[in-house]
Amino acid sequence: MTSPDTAQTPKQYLPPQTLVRSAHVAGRAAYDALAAEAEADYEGYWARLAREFVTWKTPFKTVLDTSHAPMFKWFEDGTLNVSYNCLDRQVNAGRGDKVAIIFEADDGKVTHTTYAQLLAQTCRMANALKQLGIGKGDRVAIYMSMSVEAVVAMQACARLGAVHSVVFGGFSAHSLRDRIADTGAIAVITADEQVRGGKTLPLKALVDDALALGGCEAVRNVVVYRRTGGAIAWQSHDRWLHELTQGQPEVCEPEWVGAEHPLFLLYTSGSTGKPKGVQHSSGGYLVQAAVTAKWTFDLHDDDVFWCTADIGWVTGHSYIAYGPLALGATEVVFEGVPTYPDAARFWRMIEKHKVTVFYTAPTAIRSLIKAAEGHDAVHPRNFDLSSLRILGSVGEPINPAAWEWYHAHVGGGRCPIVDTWWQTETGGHMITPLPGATPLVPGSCTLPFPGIMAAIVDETGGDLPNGQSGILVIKKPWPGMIRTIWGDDARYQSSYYPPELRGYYLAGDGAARDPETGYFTIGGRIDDVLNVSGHRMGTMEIESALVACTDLVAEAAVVGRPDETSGEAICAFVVLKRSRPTGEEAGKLAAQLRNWIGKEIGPIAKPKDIRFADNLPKTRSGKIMRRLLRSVAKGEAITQDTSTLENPAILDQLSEAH
Ligand code: 6R9
Repeated sequence: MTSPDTAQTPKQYLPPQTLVRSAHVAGRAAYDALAAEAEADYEGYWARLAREFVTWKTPFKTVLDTSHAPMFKWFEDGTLNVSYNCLDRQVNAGRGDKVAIIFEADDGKVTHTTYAQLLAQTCRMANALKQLGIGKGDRVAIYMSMSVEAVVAMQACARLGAVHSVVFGGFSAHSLRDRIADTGAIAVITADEQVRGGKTLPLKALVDDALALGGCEAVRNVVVYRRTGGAIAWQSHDRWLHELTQGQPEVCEPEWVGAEHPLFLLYTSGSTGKPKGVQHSSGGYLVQAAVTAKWTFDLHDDDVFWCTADIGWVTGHSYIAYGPLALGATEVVFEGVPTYPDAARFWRMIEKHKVTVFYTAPTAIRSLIKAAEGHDAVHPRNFDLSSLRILGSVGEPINPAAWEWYHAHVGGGRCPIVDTWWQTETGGHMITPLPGATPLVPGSCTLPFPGIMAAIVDETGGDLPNGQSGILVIKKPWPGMIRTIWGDDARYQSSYYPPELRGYYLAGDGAARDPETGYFTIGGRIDDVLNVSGHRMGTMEIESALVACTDLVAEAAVVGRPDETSGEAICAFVVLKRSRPTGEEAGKLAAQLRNWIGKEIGPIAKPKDIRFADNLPKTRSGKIMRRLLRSVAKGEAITQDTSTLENPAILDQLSEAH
């Protein structure tokens, strides 16, 4: 119990009355009724939604198969096609002339693509891919920037039952090679170049480099979308997309697949060095993407939805490529960056396209706050944002100050913010407010989506009372969940279903529930995964990349430290094979290592801080004491017990070496 004089009831923001009346889930009682329905008949609830939201070629009879837990199966005997559900279904329902995608290029050029056009384009690309021998179950890597063509490429794979694996365009040739090799992809779809912030950056050249690194011998073709027309080298296996699709029929019979057929693989960082190929299903995934898109964003027919994520991340899969299209919504797809030509780009685009639902990341909000505070012309108050009715946040915890600013200045004080907690592995939203039903508390992702059994437990899976911090788990399987780690069932089981947790899904985040409201607040990762600007980075992955610089690096340890803008910043402690550099030499070597990481993983993994030392703090048994390094990185005084430390003097050196 908190004493009344110190208790600070955080301010609650009630859903606006207009939303309480018109929302798909209207009012708290409606939320409670759905949650109760799921509680009373879990399978019946999800089966009802699966029938309402998805058109099945063959209806499913079984809902959930737990006989080989944790290898769960949903709607297994049903068949469907995801692209049919996103495109043909809209055209058949009379939405052929409705705009599906408003695309804005980096230079501001806008194109509109209707559902009928998107379907025709998808069919032509699917026919072209088919001609290259791509079919059901084949893996296709997609390495493209934001474009209509990228969405079409994903949809075309789905149409053929091919399994796409999108690799973020900011990843290096090395990372791309690892992903292509792990999936055994037989084709890569890319673009000649990408354009971001007024600059052209290579894509095709990096595909060439990736393939030259070896291990991708299964790749038979590289399909190239001509984005800029810039000069690129041409290999015998390269094909221009426009040449391949020319003359292709605008119809392509969808490949009907079983609900469990993999729709895509998406690599994400875990607590070991090697990224995990998260495998998603067709049926269950689509159900989750569609239901959450509809209820969390309260999407109606006249909404203009804009999710600013890149298709290289799960958010771009569920809330650009699939969820909104499965609902027949109109969405904005943006090629560029929020700060080009200036930091008002988002506000100008919301005004221009009359965006009604806007979904972005806290890191973007924080950097735009900074920009607006430094330069009034880019402040959102200078733009007409009155079309907005709902705002969303994803990727990392949103700090209350950023929440309040987003609410006041972007949402004009009238738009609920849905702070959506979920993961690559969960496929769709898991804990989130519903805008017409849930009173909001800044900094809290509030309550589980109806039908998601989220809980906080201790290390043995025992329930913890509200108010206590613990481990966030999901007690029952859900339709959109990860099916396995590609090619590694054992790693899937040990990563997400460790035996001590009684069959609960281990999310990898710490969290607590409010004693009064039961609202969840996410505390961040409890494993060796960092969240830098909403991007997941494994510390081990960066360490492996550093020690792969064998000429220079003897040993490395990577930790995170809080950062005002990016949430967390990467801090690397490095022991060189030569003596410890200082001054200018240290600066030069740090720059060299940063570039190295950029090449090994990608620019997003470049450490903000690199510190050199003669040694790392280790226990007598040789374990690096990361908790000490975390304190050093933060600049905190060391208060932990250092009695087990082999070489205590090293701490002074590390703290100085700033
Ligand atoms: C969708 C996505 C997942 C990790 C997750 C957590 C963090 C995401 C959050 C959040 C607090 C939120 N995270 N959303 N933390 N509040 N609303 O971001 O997937 O890239 O796999 O990252 O991101 O730590 O475990 P992914």
